[in-house]
Amino acid sequence: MSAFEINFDGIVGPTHNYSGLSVGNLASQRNVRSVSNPRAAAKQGLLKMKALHDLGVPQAVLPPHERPAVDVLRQLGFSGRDEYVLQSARRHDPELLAACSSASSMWAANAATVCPSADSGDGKVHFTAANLRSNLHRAIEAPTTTRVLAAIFADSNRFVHHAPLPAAGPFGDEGAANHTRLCAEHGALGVHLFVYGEHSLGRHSATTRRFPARHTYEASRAVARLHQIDAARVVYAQQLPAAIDAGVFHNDVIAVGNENVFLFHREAFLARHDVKDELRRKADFDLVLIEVTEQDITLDEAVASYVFNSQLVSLPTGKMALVVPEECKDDDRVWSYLQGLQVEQPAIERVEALDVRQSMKNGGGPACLRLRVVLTEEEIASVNQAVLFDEELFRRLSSWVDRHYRDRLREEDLADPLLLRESRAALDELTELLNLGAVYPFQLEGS
Ligand code: SUG
Repeated sequence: MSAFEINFDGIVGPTHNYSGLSVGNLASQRNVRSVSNPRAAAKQGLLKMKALHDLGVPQAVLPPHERPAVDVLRQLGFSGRDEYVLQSARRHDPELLAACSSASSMWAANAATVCPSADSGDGKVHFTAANLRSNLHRAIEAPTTTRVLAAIFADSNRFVHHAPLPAAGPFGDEGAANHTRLCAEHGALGVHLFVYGEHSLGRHSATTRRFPARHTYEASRAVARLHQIDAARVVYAQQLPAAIDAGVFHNDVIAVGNENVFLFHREAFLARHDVKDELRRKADFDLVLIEVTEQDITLDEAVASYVFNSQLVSLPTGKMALVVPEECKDDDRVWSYLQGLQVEQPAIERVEALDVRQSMKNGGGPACLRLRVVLTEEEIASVNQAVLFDEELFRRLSSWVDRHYRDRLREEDLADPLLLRESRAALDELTELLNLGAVYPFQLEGS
């Protein structure tokens, strides 16, 4: 069966800001309290989508979430009119207000894990929204993500939506950022590589010293079970704890795969030889493993440049492109490695560098900004068509951003009642534009 991989990019929300919320994410920590530019951030995201679309890569969008999340602040005991909720949160617990104001849903690679119909036991596409339980600002994404995915993939004959895993210790789930599907071509049977940071129950495993491991083995196992993936086609791999301690908070910061090609750093996995052997054994296709050594690019260079947080995508030519963050050009060794890669790897036809600097300053590169969904033609036809990206949607979203987004946001702006009003007006218009129905707390009955 032929199938296509569609990149669903998270649209950057109107409250995009730098609050230093993610421990272990070096960029987030470094840029805390910088002044952000939500308009530029959203435009950079849209231009990335346009660039992929122009390369002939299918593209779609996911809407941002409602922020500040007044509903969460209420759940935590703030009360009164919305304006008052924001102002008292700012006065009494500014960190809580910041966590409830992050535009972090833009990093759609963490929205969910997806299994294509070719690989699931019941022949349907499976989605499990990630619980993102490691960070409050991310954990509060799960309910809206669940509603949004259900609104876009609504046909229950083709799509199955699982509830997020219990947001408890053993089940830290960060979604597709820690999952890579390898295959001969998108429509063929795949091999699923689930990467986790630590074991939580029973088995003792190596642990990090400096930064938290966000994703657990138990969560990966549960998602593989829910998605009914044949165990003979699943590989579990633990991240090297030292890599997490060097700033690799998700595996997509240190590895990227597409179809039969897997590019990864030597320091990505704890038991790299076993992982390679198992991948080779379970793949019944010509698997190309490209292992990047410390001599090529050091772990620190990889984290600083985000070279692995790139999108490896199939082009209509039958070859692939590697879409990297522009920061890779700033590092001579990284850039020259990428030039060499194009020459040495016949599968990779071109390297494109794109500017997503606003997102990068929070540790989100091109790969973080998208959720990959492999769909057959019939499945694509049953998706909400309004989210599929084309020139017209690009034009409409660009104008929507121009009309609703600020070009400057600082911490003290998060309690501004006007920002809440502007954001809700923007999202209300967007739900119309994307034909989503009511997905936000402020649109739902009784809120
Ligand atoms: O979860 N940054 C995100 C970046 C997510 C990147 N995603 C992938 N690697 N797939 C995170 O750490 C920072 C927000 C702040 O500090 O304001 C943040 O949440």
